[in-house]
Amino acid sequence: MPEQVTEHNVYVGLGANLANPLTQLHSAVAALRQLPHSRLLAVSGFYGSKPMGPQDQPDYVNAVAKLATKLLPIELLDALQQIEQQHGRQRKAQRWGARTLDLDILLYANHTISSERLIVPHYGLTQREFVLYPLAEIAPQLQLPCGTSLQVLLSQVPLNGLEKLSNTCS
Ligand code: A4P
Ligand code: MG
Repeated sequence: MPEQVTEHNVYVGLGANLANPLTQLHSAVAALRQLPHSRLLAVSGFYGSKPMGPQDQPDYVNAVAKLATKLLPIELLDALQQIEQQHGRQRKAQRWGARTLDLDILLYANHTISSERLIVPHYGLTQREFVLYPLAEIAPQLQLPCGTSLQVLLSQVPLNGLEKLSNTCS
């Protein structure tokens, strides 16, 4: 990586519903702490959520982490996909199917990115209770690059059975 560089605040969504999801998320947080050129600033509590998409899969555990990173967006995506692989992630044809670990870049500073491999803000951010509520826990005053406030989004998205399970460090 070239000697630059500005540090950017990013938010990463974590999700798992296979192979002991709570353990997967704890382990993923430990891996995020080790990311190069990055500092883990905050992690929300862990939330139990009903599956979005096919219903014949286990409930999920979701959380959101805040990092300050000098990695470029695509470098961050590579690093996150590597962590997914280390957690036994298998990419299957079925959309929204069960997984051991999913790490999505929700926001990268105030950037809007639309490339073949990366769309930021993440396309599901504005509609998903299992993203918005954990995000609000660690960044209640957040605004999206388009100017919409997180609080407005929260007022439009019901909990849909979302349940706080724990604080991450307990
Ligand atoms: N990609 C593009 N933009 C991004 C981004 N901002 N962050 C590309 C991460 N990746 C991004 O992702 C497919 C491709 O998206 C990547 O190769 C990357 O280049 P993937 O992780 O391989 O596949 P996926 O996650 O199955 O696809 P998708 O459509 O992103 O799934 P979602 O939207 O993440 O949904 N229900 C509950 N309750 N909780 C969940 O966490 N998650 C899903 C998966 C379904 N239902 C759920 C949950
Ligand atoms: Mg994903």
